[in-house]
Amino acid sequence: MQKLKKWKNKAISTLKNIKKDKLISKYIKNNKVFVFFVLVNVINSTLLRIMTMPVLENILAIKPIIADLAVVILFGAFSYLFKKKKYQAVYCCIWTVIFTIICTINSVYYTFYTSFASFSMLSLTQFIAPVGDAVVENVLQVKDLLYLIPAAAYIIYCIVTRDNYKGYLYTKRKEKFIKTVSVSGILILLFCVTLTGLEIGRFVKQWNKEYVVQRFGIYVYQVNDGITSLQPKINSMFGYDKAAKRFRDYFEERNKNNEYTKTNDYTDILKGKNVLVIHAESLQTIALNTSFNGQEVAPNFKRLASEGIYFSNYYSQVSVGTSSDAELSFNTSLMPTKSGTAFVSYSDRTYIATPQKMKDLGYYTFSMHGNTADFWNRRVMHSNFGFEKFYSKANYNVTKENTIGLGISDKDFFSQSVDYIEKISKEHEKFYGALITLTNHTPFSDTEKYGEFPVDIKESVTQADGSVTEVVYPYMEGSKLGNYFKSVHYADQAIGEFIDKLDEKGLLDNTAIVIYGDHDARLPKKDYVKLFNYDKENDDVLDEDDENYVNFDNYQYELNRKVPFIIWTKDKQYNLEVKDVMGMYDAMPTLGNMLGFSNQYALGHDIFNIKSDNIVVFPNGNWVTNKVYYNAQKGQYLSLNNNEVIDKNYISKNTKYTEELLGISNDIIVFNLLKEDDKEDKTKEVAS
Ligand code: GP9
Ligand code: MN
Repeated sequence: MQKLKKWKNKAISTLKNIKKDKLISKYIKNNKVFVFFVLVNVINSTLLRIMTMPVLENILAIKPIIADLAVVILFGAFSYLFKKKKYQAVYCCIWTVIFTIICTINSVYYTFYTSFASFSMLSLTQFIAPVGDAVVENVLQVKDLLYLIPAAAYIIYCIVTRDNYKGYLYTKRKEKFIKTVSVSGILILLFCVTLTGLEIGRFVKQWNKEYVVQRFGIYVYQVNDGITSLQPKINSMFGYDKAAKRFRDYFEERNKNNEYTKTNDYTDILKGKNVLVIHAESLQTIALNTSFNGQEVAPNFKRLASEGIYFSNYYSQVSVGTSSDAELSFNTSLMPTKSGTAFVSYSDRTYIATPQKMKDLGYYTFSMHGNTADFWNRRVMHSNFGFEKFYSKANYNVTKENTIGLGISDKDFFSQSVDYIEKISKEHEKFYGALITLTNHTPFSDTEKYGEFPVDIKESVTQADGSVTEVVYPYMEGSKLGNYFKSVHYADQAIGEFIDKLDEKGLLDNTAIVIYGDHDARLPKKDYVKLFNYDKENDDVLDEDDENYVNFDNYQYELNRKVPFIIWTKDKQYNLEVKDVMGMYDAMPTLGNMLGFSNQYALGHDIFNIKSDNIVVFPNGNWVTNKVYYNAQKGQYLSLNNNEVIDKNYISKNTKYTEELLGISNDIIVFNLLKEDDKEDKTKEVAS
């Protein structure tokens, strides 16, 4: 008690002295280089948070500022160890450049991926380069260069005042260093005691990058990310036993009713049929529901959907691995990894994949894609998944004339592929092939090559004299979403031609066509707002209080990212729309049931067994069911059935399910947990 009193008095007298002796202004005067260094870098990180996630909660947040301060002061403290003053300035400038690069890269990255950058992406630069133009055209905006201003001002200040740094740094260098580190330590302590269990959990898991940056600031996030990115190596060295046990327990519980072997009305309906899977680049469901001047954006996709089994509430579950993550979930019923991508960082792991299952059923398996075979490491992964042959760019005649966007146009790709497929059909009794399209890829700017498809509004107006004139309102012309629709219209024509050519050659008679959109096209929200709220008289967007205004908020944006999934046969024998929510990871169990195989380690479900109870989890921890879309970043949800009140337990149960599933999926890949268990896997044929 006595001691406490003493401390209290000491603290009060120190504060009084600080005030009396003008210690703060003296400190600033003597430590300008350091103080400005701290200010500049904390301002930049705060700016980044506000610019990327401009919500009030973020603008007012103190916690991330404390974290940023702690990190910047800690790094800056080492500047006091230099003997010469000028080295302190050089040191601080170097760190300012590094911190500014972190802010700039994250700003650009956020615009493109709505997430923050990861060191694990460094190993993927080879795949980003070919789409580099798309990235630059798409995302490099003036706002991303904002961070350079404070940094440049600081560096210029250091250069201009360089004459002041001629002498030696303070005599008590070590003492200064220790005191500065202590300030950082106090801030860290202050920060840590205010952390909640949820914050600690999310920080460790690092799924929810937005949440981590929101609470911990960009610098702590990036340091944590650096450590997590080393995990592919480190992870698989430690914690195997624990992960293996968790994995065994998880599947013991999950499979206690052998759900994966359950039969239903769709069991074996495609058994023995050839299968052609179309991985449709950036195809979103909205394209199937949109038309301009009575002309549908995607009449062929729409026809196939209406003649086959159409899963209209289907979501992609990709992370940074985009196309490759879609392939992973579709083929293996697993989720993307927590850091890095499965296709690149974990290509040597054992996967239980659809192509291998089909091969086991006696099919010849192949894949086709117009890009280079090494893109997304497909050369390795397609073989790992069990594709016997990968027809890549080298197998296609690609010319300047038949190139659109990233490579060979879909029309040429399909046309040349049909010849290969015809040959394959003659050489093999049955085949399973996957065709990955390319044209409908961001930035959708090769509009003149897509062909004519106006995205405007045309109206006939009868004039006073009785003559009829046509009025044209620009509507979506010139917008990114408008160009996207033009691009999808091209992709739709390409699929139409493909189906016709297959038919001409008799290749559809015993073949099922399976189509999935690989992920959304990352289109700006404001374009959707315009699509639904066009004020043609003023060529503008309706006022929010207009009675016809359609709300399109962040939830609508997320829900609108859904992609089509279609299973079609020429005989149109199976014709229905499945409206239950479904994810990419449900494709393998659902198709497997139809084709005659199962995977006891699938994380998704056969939709015809799980029906309305299904849940789709996303790599960032969000999830969606028929009832609710849950945003893990904000801890908020949208009720999907006329504002039905949702029980708290429903949210916590599904959030727990999501986190557990993401953890198990990651462990399966990182620790290669299917390596041994693959042997135990039973197909339905064996079971029956
Ligand atoms: C590249 C293509 C596009 O070959 O699949 O990949 P994405 O940029 O969508 O991941
Ligand atoms: Mn893609």
